[in-house]
Formats: sequence, structure tokens, C-alpha cells
Amino acid sequence: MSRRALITGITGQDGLYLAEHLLSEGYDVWGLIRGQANPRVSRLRRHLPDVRLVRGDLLDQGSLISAVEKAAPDEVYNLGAISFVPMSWEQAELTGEVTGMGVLRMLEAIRVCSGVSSTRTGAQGQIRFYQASSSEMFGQVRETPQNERTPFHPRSPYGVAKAYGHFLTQNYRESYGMHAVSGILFNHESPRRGTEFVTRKVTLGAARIKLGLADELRLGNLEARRDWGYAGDYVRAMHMMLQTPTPEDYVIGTGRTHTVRELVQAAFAAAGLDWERHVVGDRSLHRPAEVDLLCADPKKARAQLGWEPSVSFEELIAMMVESDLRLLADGGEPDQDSSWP
Ligand code: NAP
Ligand code: G4F
Repeated sequence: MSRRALITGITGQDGLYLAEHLLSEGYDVWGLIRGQANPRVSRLRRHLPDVRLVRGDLLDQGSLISAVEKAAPDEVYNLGAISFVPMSWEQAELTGEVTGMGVLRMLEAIRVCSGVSSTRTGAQGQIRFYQASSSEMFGQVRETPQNERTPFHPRSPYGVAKAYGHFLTQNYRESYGMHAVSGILFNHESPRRGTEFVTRKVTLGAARIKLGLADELRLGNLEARRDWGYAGDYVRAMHMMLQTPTPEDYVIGTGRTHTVRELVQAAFAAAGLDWERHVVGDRSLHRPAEVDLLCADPKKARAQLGWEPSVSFEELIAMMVESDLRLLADGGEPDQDSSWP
């Protein structure tokens, strides 16, 4: 019998890559979808008709219990979240509910459906759980590079909500013996990345300027540093983490860090443009509190999972620029079907 996986956040960047990866591994893949006439659901149906869909929302405990009962998964990947950091200041309570409390509701759905309690811990055949934790939890970093033991100092309501979900995942492992793991993933990008995130905003902006569709690109803090990798590599790590005999948490990143300025230089160079002629600084895009520097120490994942990234920063940015140039030249729009290559 095929193994079954249930993915929350399946309409997002990582959800689609993970679903493709698990299908290629022979899994029966189920995706949690929400909302009425959500355009990302029809895009998902067209892209991956083999994925089975079940309705539910991380805000709705009963719907998650029903989804787990219906999908009867061996593995649950909790990728659903409000994931755009600036939005977490504008809608802090909602971010706490979805990105933080949503983890509690998903863990409870698994616990209830598995019949696990404080006196009856998990047994063989239990549902394994992956939580999408984030390097944003390190925030104002205490050391560089950051590893699994680096303390957290989150700088946004999003980072705080992720820290809650992270500790709760550890707590359910320790309280109920659940096979629950957190992947502390550093920024990962792709041609499918949402256009609100800086990499895609820059590659799409460079492509628009190259094709004469725009003349300038407005950006915030150019000095922030991130460890950027390729999303297709990172979903392999999620799967690997759930296959180990003992549940543990892992940092996933490349170990290389670049400024936003270097990202801009790389993207505009890939499009054959001089970035200084087009990029305009915009104070309104700076954040109330910034994460200045992220850089992963992925030694544990390399040693214990055998995980390695396969795409360099330069290859990633060139891949995204090429994809955006193709998309716009074909008359596509980034938020429509064609933007998911
Ligand atoms: P994304 O593209 O923003 O996708 C977010 C997903 O969450 C979407 O499928 C969205 O579905 C779903 N969602 C939002 N609110 C929900 C709710 N109330 N109930 C159920 N689902 C809901 O994010 P991503 O980049 O794929 O990231 C996946 C996960 O990894 C997120 O948890 C993110 O915080 C975390 N993470 C990402 C990175 C990164 O660099 N990409 C790094 C570290 C951690 P709708 O279509 O219904 O809106
Ligand atoms: O691309 P970003 O919006 O990603 P951020 O805030 O690092 O968060 C992403 O990575 C996290 C992992 O560390 C995830 F957990 C999270 O869900 C998300 O996927 O911004 C990156 C940097 C920031 O320092 C920001 O201030 O780029 C800087 N930046 C400068 N100008 C900008 C802009 N960011 C955006 N989005 N837009 C700008 O115009």
C-alpha cells in the first residue's frame, strides 16, 4: 500500500514542490484547501490532478480533525501559515491564530485521531508530523552561523508565532511521544515564489524593466543579509526529516549569506541591466524591526540526513530571472496559472 501524506499549505510555493516530490516517491498525497473559489486551488488542480483535496482551515479545529480522519495519513506536513513578515505587523492577531495556534490545532487533530493522551503515548504506526519552523525565529541573532542550539530572539509577530509552534511541536513530542519534528528552514525561493517576497519582487522587476514594461523598482533595506536557497532542495529535506527513526529538529540552509544589494546586482546582471539606474530606495518598505543577518549552519542535516543543496545562489537568481523573462514575454501574468512553471 502507498504511504499517505497530508499537506497543509499545499497551494503555496513549498506545498506544490513537496506534493510533486512525494508523488514521485509513490505517496498518495492529500492537500488541505480552504476558502470559497480560491484561485490557487484551481491552479493546483490543473497542475497536480493526482493530489486529493480535503477542505479545512487552520483556524477551525473541527475541520482539521475531519481532514485527518478522511485522509488517514501516515505523515502530516504543516506548511500552512501567514508567511509574509510585514503582514504580521498589520494583522498580528490573525498571524498568531494561523501561524501559531494553527500548529496547536493540527497537533491536537493528530493526537485525537490517534487516540494519544498523557497516559497513552504514541505507538508503532502513529502519524508523523512535520512543522515548518523558520530562521525568522533567530531574529536578532546571538551567534553566526545559526544552528539547532542557537537561542531565539524573534523580531516580528510572525517570528514569535513560529517560535510558539516550534516549542509546541517539541512539547507534543516530549509529552505524548509523538513523532513530531521541526525543520528550521532558512529563506528558500524559486520561480514559484510569491511576488511579495524580495527575491521574486526583484527578478520580476528586473524582467519588467528589461522588456520595457517598467522603468524603476522600489525597495526597502538593501543591507539585510539572508541565506537564500532553492525551494526544490528544501522540500527533500522535509521528507528526509520524517524518515529518521528518532524525531529531531534540523536547520536547513546553504551556509552562505548575501545582502539584498547583492541579490539586486545578481538579478539585474542576469537581465543585462545596470541596477543603479533603476532601483529606488523607499523608506516606507523598511520594517519596524529588522532581522539583519541570517546564515545557516546545516552540519547536522548534512551528517545525519545526508542532505545537501544542489542549486547555488547565483544559479537560483539566474533561474528566476530567466523564468520571469519567459513568463512576461509570453504575455503571462505572475499571479495566473502560467506563473507556476
Ligand atoms: P506560502 O507560499 O506563503 O504558502 C502559505 C500557505 O498557507 C498557502 O497554501 C495558504 O493557502 C496557506 N494558508 C494560509 N492561511 C491558512 C489557513 N488559515 N488555513 C490553512 N492554510 C492556510 O509559503 P511557503 O513559502 O510555501 O512556506 C511554507 C511554510 O514554510 C510556511 O509555514 C512558512 O511560514 C514556512 N517557511 C517558509 C520559508 C521560505 O523561505 N519559503 C522559510 C521558513 C519557513 P491559501 O491558498 O488558502 O491562502
Ligand atoms: O523576502 P522577504 O520578505 O523574506 P523574510 O522577511 O526574510 O521572510 C521569509 O523568510 C523567512 C525565513 O527566514 C520565512 F520564515 C518567511 O515566511 C519568509 O518566507 O525579505 C527579505 C529581506 C528583509 O530583510 C527585508 O527587509 O529583504 C528586505 N527587503 C528589502 N526591500 C524587502 C524589500 N523585502 C520585501 N519583501 N520587499 C521589499 O521591497
